[in-house]
Amino acid sequence: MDAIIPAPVYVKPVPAESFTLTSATVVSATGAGVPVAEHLAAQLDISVVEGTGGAIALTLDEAAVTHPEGYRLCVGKERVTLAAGTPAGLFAGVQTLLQLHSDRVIAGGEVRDEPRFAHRGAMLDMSRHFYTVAEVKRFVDQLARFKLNVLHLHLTDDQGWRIEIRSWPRLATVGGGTQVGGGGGGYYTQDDYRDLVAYAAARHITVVPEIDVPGHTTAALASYPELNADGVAPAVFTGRGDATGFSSLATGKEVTYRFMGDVLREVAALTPGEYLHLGTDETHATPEDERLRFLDRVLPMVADLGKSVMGWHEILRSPDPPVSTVPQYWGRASSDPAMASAVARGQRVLLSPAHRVYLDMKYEPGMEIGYDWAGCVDVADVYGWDPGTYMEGVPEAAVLGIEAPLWSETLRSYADVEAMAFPRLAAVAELGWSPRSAHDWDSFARRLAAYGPRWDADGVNYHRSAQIRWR
Ligand code: IFG
Repeated sequence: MDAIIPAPVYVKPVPAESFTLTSATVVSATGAGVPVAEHLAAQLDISVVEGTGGAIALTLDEAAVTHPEGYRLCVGKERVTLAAGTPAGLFAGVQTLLQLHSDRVIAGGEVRDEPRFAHRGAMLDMSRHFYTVAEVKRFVDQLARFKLNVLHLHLTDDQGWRIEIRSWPRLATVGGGTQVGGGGGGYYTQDDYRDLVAYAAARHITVVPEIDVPGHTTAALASYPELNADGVAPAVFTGRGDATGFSSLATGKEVTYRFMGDVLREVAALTPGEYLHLGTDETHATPEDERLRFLDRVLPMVADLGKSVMGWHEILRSPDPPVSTVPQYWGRASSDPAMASAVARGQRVLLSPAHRVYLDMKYEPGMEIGYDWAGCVDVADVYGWDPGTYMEGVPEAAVLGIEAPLWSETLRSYADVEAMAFPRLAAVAELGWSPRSAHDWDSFARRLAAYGPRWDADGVNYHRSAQIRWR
């Protein structure tokens, strides 16, 4: 019971009370708990019964916990009970239960748990390199194991537009036709995308789609000549390196706003979650006054669709954004006046300091893949900070959560995605979920070493960081 990642709020191991699964073991649940029971049953290869009589019993009971994602797990020799106020809480408890299970034995004892931050996310850059629905589902499975609950998909950039927009079909068919290095490419039809969103939702993971504008737009500009200021479409960009921030939508042309309205309407219709991410990073090719006018017209479009806006922290340079707008900080400073004043006016923020959670940074010098413009970032660097106190003028209550971006310029395959994401995402998960009182590097490093065999069993190509004594 002492190897759970992320560390729970309260754990009382009782080894003598371990539960042994037999062929007769069933898991029971009622109502909205049944899909969670089915997820657990599939993982343990047992069956589900409706009701309350299973040797493993999942119960929805608001009185059991105080946090919407909280749960209480009791493992005894005869019975395992898991109670939560919501299916998300039950699902979190199931992830803990699965980590207590090995070889048909569930370690005995009690766990009471709830998350510290609401948003515990990972971002996957689908644009620089495209990943199939099957690969993203594998990624989602691994996020769920660590109670991460947001998947931010970077769907558009200079190198690729990855989602079908029915009113502008060439965005996907032309804009999605290649990727970094040329060749490859691909895109999600709206049915593919709905399938992904539903798969993530069944694992209590919310998808945040990013349509990066007005910069990082070569794939869109290559798809429609009229989107370009001079009416001439460039080729889709297949380069990488420090070549970012060179493109811009024609923010002075009316057609750009029809384009934005159509795109945002179709993406919002595919998004059950609260947020659409508008990027707004590195708009070096957009005149500042035009950029402000662009945001002034586009932010209300998102509100009119009933959604809230997320954006890289440059979005704070916009005229009076709605208080619901969440800036995602990707800098390396521990103070930023714009962030502090956003918090002062009531906005919450998302923290992604590049030198702590940019998972496209090399673990150590000399690696074939990854960048190092924010320095090398090994597991201890990801673990070694506190989102609750990281930024001046940003108290814990203003921190919606943390998110680890994985940019894919240098990632040649999905195996590279797993090598950069794991084990560092386990550290992100602990920072996002566990109480600060449970923060302890030696404990985490020991638990991570103990977790390694589970990644081996799942066939995950995790990086054997030199900082961890892998088994
Ligand atoms: N910064 C760019 C990304 C990507 C990254 C690679 C942001 C918000 C460098 N923008 O990070 O598109 O190129 O490390």
